[in-house]
Amino acid sequence: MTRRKILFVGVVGGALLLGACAGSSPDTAATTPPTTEVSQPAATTTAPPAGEPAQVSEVVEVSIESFLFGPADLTVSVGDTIRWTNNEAGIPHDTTADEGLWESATLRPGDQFEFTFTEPGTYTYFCSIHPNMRATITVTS
Ligand SMILES: [Cu+2]
Repeated sequence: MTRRKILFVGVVGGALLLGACAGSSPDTAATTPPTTEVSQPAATTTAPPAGEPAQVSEVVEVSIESFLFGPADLTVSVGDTIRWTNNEAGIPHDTTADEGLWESATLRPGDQFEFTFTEPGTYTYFCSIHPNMRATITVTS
């Protein structure tokens, strides 16, 4: 009886040993590829930040005063934002694109309106309250 138990343990122990041996070589093989994969995403992650600083978008100010947009002719890049500010005391103005791309609310003195340009082109706009107030924004790619 006692002998049988020992035999049994011996067989199980041998099976475990075999299993450990068989498992150890695929384990080593599986450990090697992840090491290679880890360095690849790291290289991929480095690329986008390098591309981003190239297209830094700006906020370009346009002042509304003396019944004029200043500057009246402006060239910006795609992605840039124009920020209009009504700097004329006591006079409301707005900024309205001829083609309807943007239309601000009435800007009271001190109010601002922003619009970001996503397409290149030439955009003319005016103040709908004083339609003779006209200006142009050229957007380059
Ligand atoms: Cu106006």
